[in-house]
Amino acid sequence: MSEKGAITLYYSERVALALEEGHIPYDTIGFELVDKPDWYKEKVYPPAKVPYLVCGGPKLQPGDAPPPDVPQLGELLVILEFLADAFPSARLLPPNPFLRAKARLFCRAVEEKCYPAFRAVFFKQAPKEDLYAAVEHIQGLLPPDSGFAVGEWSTADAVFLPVYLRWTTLMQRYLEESMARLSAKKTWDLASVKPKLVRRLDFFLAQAQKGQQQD
Ligand SMILES: N[C@@H](CCC(=O)N[C@@H](CS)C(=O)NCC(=O)O)C(=O)O
Repeated sequence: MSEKGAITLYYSERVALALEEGHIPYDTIGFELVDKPDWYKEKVYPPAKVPYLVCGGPKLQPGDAPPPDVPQLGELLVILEFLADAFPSARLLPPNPFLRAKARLFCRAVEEKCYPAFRAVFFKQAPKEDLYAAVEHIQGLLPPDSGFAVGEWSTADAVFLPVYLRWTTLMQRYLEESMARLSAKKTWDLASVKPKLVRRLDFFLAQAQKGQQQD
């Protein structure tokens, strides 16, 4: 496949992240997921989910039907695999086959465990333990010395980052609402807490180092 085919992405941050990382030119068509236009289901993608990728053909406008003979795909993980194969120089997956396999494993863990648990906890009030278990699982897949999901940036990070950002955004809202309360305003003083926290952290780190030296 040419590395210069026109790409239209029915918007997904996760696919857009991979396209941006790979410097692959693309156009996007977006809409509110809670108010999807009828033409999307009728003319573009009957399951009416995003992402959906059209690779080639004329520039599309909202409401257009992509030409049927142009390659087009749904399903996030399949799209990312396709992009990694179709644009090898974009290096969306590491060249090392073991790391590629680990990236795929990580993507699956985010899709099958982390994202469903996130949605269930934040949007359906499911028990938080489900999310903790998913985070623990993800944590277990990460390399010990931090960095990206498999060391170098890969599609695994494109799959994970927007989930993580949604999570921190929701936590930020919790933080703002909590800090707007008089009780928090009267009891939380960052200027005095921060140096104490740093001293405690230094103390515990020193204790841990002492313990290691004795072992
Ligand atoms: N298995 C599909 C799931 C797609 C999916 O559920 N997408 C969500 C957004 S993340 C969506 O389109 N939601 C809108 C809806 O279901 O109406 C994939 O991996 O692409």
